[in-house]
Amino acid sequence: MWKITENSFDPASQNHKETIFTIGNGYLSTRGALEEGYPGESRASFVHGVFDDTPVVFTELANAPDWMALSILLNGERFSLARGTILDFQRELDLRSGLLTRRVRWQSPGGHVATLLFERFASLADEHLLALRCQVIPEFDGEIEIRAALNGNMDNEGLTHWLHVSQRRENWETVCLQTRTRKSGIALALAMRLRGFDSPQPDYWDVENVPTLRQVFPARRGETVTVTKFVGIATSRDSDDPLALALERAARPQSWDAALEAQKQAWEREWERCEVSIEGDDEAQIAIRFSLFQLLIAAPRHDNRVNIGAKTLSGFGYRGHAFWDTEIFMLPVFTYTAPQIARNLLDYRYLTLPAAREKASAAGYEGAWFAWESAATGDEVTPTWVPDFHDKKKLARVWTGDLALHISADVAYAAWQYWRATGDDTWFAERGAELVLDTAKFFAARAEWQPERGCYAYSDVIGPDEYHDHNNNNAYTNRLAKWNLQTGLAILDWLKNNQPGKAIELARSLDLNAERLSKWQDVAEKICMRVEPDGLIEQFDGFFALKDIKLADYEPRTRSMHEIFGVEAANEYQVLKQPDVLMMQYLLHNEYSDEQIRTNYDYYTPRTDHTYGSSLGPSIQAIVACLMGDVEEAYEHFIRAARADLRDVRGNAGDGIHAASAGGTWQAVVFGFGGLRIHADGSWETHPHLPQHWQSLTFRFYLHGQQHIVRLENR
Ligand code: IFM
Repeated sequence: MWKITENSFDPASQNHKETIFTIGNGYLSTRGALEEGYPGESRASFVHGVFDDTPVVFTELANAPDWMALSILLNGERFSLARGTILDFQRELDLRSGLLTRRVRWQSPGGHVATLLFERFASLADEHLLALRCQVIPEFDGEIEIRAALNGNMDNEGLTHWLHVSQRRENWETVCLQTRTRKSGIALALAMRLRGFDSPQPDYWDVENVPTLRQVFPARRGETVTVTKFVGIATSRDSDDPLALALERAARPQSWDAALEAQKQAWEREWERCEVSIEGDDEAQIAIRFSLFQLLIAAPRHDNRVNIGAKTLSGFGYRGHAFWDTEIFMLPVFTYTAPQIARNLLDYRYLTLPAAREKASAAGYEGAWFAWESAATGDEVTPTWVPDFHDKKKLARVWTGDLALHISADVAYAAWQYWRATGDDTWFAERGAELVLDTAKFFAARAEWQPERGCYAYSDVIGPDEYHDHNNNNAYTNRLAKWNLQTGLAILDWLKNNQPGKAIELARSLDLNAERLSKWQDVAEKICMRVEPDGLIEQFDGFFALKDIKLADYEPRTRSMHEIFGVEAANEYQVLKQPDVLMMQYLLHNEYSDEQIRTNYDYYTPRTDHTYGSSLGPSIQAIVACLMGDVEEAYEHFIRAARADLRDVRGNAGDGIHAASAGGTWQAVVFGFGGLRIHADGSWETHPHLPQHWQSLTFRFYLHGQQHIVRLENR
């Protein structure tokens, strides 16, 4: 179970398929658009960190020049699935090696039949190398013409970020293109080397912004014609001379087979670290591998200045911006299977601390308040307005950039979790501690004393459940803020004992004087939290007084409750976009008894919009159901998360992979069904809850540098 397949061509689902068949290598990803190109496609490659601003409104990842462009003419007739007859079609993504292949048997309108085999990969062995091979087996005699290009005319849904710089033919088999982003001025270079076998030298077509090589081969019935495109790619973020780097990488591979072999070996090493195997459930098996694959191809291995967007590098959704999705959903996967990737991602937060301090300060607070949506610099890039659900011509206000405080605690939590799992004291003392301390400083500053209640409040916030904005004392926010403050104090003690120099340095640079620290203690001890006598936690002040609903009364439905009620009216109901209180209990589950988790689970589960609410919810719901021992219910939620992209359950997979759901799927398997618990002293144990039909579950994780392989069986 390593292959994602498509056995017939369905034009209507191509945008979804483009997402599913995305390939990448942690430096760049390319959507699964077809080489020959079609109207309506969402053809895109995104390179980590290559953001550009559009006038005034937003910054986004720029859709990079197209490296795949390939036209094939059979006796003068251009190969296109939009014409002629498709006699056979098969596409397959091999998750084990990252190789995407397509086999098509096609008859042209003029009656020429050929089988075409396309293969492509983004090299994991050399992140600046892309490879594409096309083999044509004609069932006619005559001529096959191949036009291979680099296309600099790419745009982000109508808006181009690129200014053409230059292009040339470098040597008989290589052309190159240099371009740069309009506003951010990032230079990008591509070099394409075309290898045809037994072929005459290609012609160079100097089309502006689309340097093209053209080769014509004699076609003989049954004899394969092969062309290979090696493309080197680099930007000014990687090198002072990106063109030289791109040319060098395009020239490197000795052959297709050699490049593919290096790719296979690199992927083998990757899977060795993180493979999960589920016996007895093919759907779950392929879904977990697909989730891991999608995260791995988006994971920066050599760059600590970038984060992973909520849609990875696989689509235009959210413009490449990163959210808490990274820290709470994706990072645990890396922390436990590829710690060096986790460290790069945490470094990104460390390096964007200046922007987080600036955001806090602009709002009148000290400390670090991270951007809800973050791009190249860490500045807040959440859009203020988006088109309204009901009338796309109207705008609806987005409040998360102004009100979501919890992102700061999420970042601190992820840094602490990384430290606990890896024992990387050096990184933690140098960088992680500052993340925790400066976010604690923010939470102490943002808390307001409420004399009438005798507690510290966070008013006017939005929690993970975004159906409710402008509320006071969101339980998730308050509890994570408390954790952040307490952990900040504990870390200071640890530093004093273990890295006294660093403790002094941070105390000085962050001005952590005794008075400030005693305020932290006070806020942590007296944070507002409404808990009913039976342990039920109110999601925010006044939640229980909102109108209650039975979600079953709205079934069957195909829209979220947000869409049904409208943005404003959703605030009036006890309906959740994602399980806010349960999320908090999952992250801090040692703090809650099983009974208290059960009470909250029973209350909030029927009020959560599992099907059309946030794609982040189902995996967490699955984990908490496992904690409760409700394995069947857990499986229902798990499979919803697992299908998010493969089955396009929300109808928006065309915008890109739901990366948080992919990370949550792994967490549901490992921490939910596998029941892995990591203890503060570095020991671990499992409390498995395998679904009945799973014969076994095997997963791997690292703890303090040592790999553990766990096999659990259902008896
Ligand atoms: O971060 C999430 C948020 O929790 C729900 N809306 C989508 C965002 C990006 O995935």
